[in-house]
Amino acid sequence: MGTHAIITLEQFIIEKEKNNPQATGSLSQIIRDLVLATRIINREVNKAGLVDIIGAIGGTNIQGEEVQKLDVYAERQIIDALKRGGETFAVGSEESDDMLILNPEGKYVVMIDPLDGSSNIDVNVSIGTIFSVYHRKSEDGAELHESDYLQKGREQVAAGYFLYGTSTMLVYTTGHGVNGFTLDPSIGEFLLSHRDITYPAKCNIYSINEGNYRKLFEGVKQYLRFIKTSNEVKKPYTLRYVGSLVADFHRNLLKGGIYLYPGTTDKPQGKLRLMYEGNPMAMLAEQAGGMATNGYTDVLDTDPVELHQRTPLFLGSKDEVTMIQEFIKVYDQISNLVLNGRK
Ligand code: P6P
Repeated sequence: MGTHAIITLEQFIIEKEKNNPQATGSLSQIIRDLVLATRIINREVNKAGLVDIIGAIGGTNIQGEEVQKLDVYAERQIIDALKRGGETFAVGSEESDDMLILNPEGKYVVMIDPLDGSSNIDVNVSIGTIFSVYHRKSEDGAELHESDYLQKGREQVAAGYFLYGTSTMLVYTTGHGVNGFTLDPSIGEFLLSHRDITYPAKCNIYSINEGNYRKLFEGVKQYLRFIKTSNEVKKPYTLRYVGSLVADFHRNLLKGGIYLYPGTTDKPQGKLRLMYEGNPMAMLAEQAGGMATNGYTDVLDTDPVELHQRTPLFLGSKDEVTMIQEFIKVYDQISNLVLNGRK
């Protein structure tokens, strides 16, 4: 039986605050707010099949997707908790067209995907809540300005996700590594279960919706062909894809793998959203020693122009993401040569 000390999330937060003289406790309060909200969400997620809380309201969100009741419920719980906590100035959410002002004196701006992978709710596949935290740029008490929420991912002060899976987990970073906490329902506490998570050096899991294959650009097609057919690949890759970003990312983070949601010929910017999916997952990937790009440049260096803008996403170990970028670069050059040759 392991003799590891039991460290609760609360003890961990206090320990980290002591190591950071500038800490005022405001950011810690936001983490506590999110924990409270997600424990309520978790309770509903765990009985989604039992009550009439799933199934589409019939409305559609800004993504043009059917809104499942649990998405709206999750957003409401998070917004209420952040508002009560008093530290959050404004929130950007996948479920809301515009930014929401919570506390005019709040120092932070929070981006959330309240329930990512919600199309999996009624088939009982793991789903998650993704969050990203920034300092506000405007003066406390001032009106919301674009500079408060259209910030590069590199400016994030914290990012993470809650995973409602076989167990409920919180995985997050404040810029000093990635740590994972597992909820012990018997005592209602998140306990430190994965200290200082880093990507395994070897990556042999790839996660992509191969159904989009015919719409992929040549570089990504050639990468997939290489890992599936080349004799140079010593250890065969495994395809694992549940269609829930948090679940796919989490498995690849622990076991070594790459998550791809590339741009396609009909949607060159891909499907996933920069501010509340791409940036937080990219910060986690980099903090865990990995890499996160849009196929050309680091996701975290993307200059946002619109709250719900999309980004292609390649998340995983440095070597694997670098290899994909090489394929993309080479085949872009070939395509350009062919196009120019035709002129
Ligand atoms: P597709 C879920 O809708 C989501 O936003 C991510 O969680 C997931 O990785 C992706 O979209 C799945 O998209 O096109 O493969 O169904």
